[in-house]
Amino acid sequence: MPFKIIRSDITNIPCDAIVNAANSSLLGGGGVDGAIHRAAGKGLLLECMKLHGCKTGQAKITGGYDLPCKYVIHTVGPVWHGGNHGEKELLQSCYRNSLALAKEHQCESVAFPLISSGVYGYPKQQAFDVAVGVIKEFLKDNDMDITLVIFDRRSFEFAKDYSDNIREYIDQNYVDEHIDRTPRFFAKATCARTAVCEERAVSDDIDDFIKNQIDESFTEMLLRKIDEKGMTDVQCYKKANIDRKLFSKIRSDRLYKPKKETAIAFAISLELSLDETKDMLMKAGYALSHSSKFDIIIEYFMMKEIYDIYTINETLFAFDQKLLGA
Ligand code: AR6
Repeated sequence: MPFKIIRSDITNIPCDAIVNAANSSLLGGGGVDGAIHRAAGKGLLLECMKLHGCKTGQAKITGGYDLPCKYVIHTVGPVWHGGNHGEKELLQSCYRNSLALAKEHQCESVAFPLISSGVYGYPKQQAFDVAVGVIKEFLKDNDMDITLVIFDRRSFEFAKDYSDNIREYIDQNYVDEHIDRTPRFFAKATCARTAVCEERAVSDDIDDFIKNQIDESFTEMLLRKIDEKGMTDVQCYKKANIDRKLFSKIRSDRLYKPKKETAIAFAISLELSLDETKDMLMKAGYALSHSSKFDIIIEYFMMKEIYDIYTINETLFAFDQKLLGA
């Protein structure tokens, strides 16, 4: 998945480079900086001493020492002074310069903390939006796995535009589903028995049978929709937060069975209606159900015609759900 958000300690993340929210001395400090220096060991400090500091918005690179990463990219975020002192531009530079360094060093995977959002006082929601904005822009023209690491639960408790509406939507729909759960359960059990019987009746050559039964597979529908929407493959998989390798795999296998998150990511990327999405999901063997928060959130965004995968993933993360993409 090119972009993901996770809740973790950045010092535990195996990847090519992790980014450190340092201060201009580059000689260590508190917060994530302290944690990185502690986990990396003395070698990191010795190398940092040779760098002669770093200006706000700039970035410098060192080895990863005892950390499970090859490099540490040290960047100095702005101190928050109310927002009218170029803080946003400086914070954007931190992400841009760090990504440029990562690219220069052929890094395929990079993890960022929410720079400036701790001791330096940048409001968390705004710090998050800056991070996502720059990363999204970068991924349009580059292939890299970028992880935004959220350390503590409080870091993601900022109010999101959609959160209240979605919570309400989940409450309404989730409850409805559970009121009439019993009959549905029996209906499902009957279907399962029928399916087993049908399966037994299938001839030896099951591959041929399947091929003859499927009029349009998931892959075929995906490729047809890409053409109909006038998109290129690259536009489609980038917008879906899917990496190139996975897309090629799907493209070359008519009967590929994607994960549900992958199938939905394509539906979002193609801006399909709810009905078309259900049709596409069915071809991959899935449905949208009101007994799953994940499904209700997806349905909510589709009904609102909000097709930005970053916004949707941010919300899924806030509700502790799986993210869309590979
Ligand atoms: N993994 C991931 N994120 C973390 C971790 C961790 N182990 N520890 C903290 N965070 P901060 P700043 C989050 O204060 O605001 C240092 O003293 C934390 O929850 O580390 O850029 C430097 O030396 C917060 O969301 O960095 C500088 O003097 C985010 O990382 C100054 O702090 C950034 O918090 C830099 O301040």
